[in-house]
Amino acid sequence: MVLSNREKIIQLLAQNMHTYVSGQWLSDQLGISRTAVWKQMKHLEEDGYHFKAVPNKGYRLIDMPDKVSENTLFWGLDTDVLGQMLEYHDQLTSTQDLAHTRARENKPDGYLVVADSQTKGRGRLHRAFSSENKNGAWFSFILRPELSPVEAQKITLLTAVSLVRTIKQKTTLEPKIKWPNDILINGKKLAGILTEMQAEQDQIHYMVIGVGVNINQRLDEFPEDLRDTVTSLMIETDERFKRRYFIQDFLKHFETLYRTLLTDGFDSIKDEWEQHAFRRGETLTYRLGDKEKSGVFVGIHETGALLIKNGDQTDRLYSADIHWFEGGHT
Ligand code: BT5
Repeated sequence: MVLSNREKIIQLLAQNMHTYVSGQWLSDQLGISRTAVWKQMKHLEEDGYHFKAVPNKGYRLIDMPDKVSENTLFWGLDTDVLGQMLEYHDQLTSTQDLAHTRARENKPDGYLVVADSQTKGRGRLHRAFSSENKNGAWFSFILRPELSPVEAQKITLLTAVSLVRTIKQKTTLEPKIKWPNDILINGKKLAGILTEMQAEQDQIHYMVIGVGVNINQRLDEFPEDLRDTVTSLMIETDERFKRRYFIQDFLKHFETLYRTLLTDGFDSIKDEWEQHAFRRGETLTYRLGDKEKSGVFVGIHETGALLIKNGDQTDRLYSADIHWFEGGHT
């Protein structure tokens, strides 16, 4: 990709966010005069970039406009690995598709793909995920965990906990995790997670973790048939949020929890998941095969199974048609 001088300046400043860079250095890097650099900086200021300029030291970028791009995502990202290599697109069919392609091209652990909008966003079981609008956070990342395929579900549960932490860091809302992995606010779906993997019997080649979060949408931006069941952070709080900060903060939480998983195991993550589980402790009715059953939802197993207590017996449910909402949708 050929970058314009403007894009190069933004990139250089974003990469050097902790230090000052001199006008001379920028002019050397770009091969243009110092006056030309100065003119570009003036234009950037008009467009919402803020610099601190210190005599004899140079410039430091202190704020960027609320725009999602490779530079704005990279700028201020406080992770070691996750998202340190990333690509951003205005529009994609699905960030999952491109992340799979990149994984097959051997892109490394933590490689991130972000899109402003998706024309074919998808959920589990080939369900459609509405993400045509540009007001959500739609992204996928590659992970190459040293886990066996049966443990992959832990990553999905960990993703949900990372989302809960991110939402709680930014709002006073009380996010709930609806098994297996929807994030609900006040009973409405705010976010969904899609985990896909390439694996052999005892080895994961790679995973692609897809996250879709409704951030700044109004209700009329969703398809009509979803309006009774979905929500966004803006609908819930009457505030607008910067999508790139949400993504950055999520990545930080994920990285922290991922380290916890690898060093200390899964217990504390499972506890946190359970603390936020939708309808935990309540009696659920569900259909298993052609039988209607009911039992108390007591927690999850580390394989991701739902634990349901029926009298003295605790059943593990791997998949079942659970009636989460009385008389309503599942
Ligand atoms: C999910 O599936 O919720 C996983 C969604 C993952 C989306 C991300 S976006 C980035 C990456 N790229 C992709 O193509 N996908 C991932 P599932 O649990 O199967 O839920 C799908 C159901 O959620 C649909 O059938 C709708 O009922 C509902 N839904 C669709 N769009 C929604 C939205 N924007 N917000 C909330 N609910 C939605």
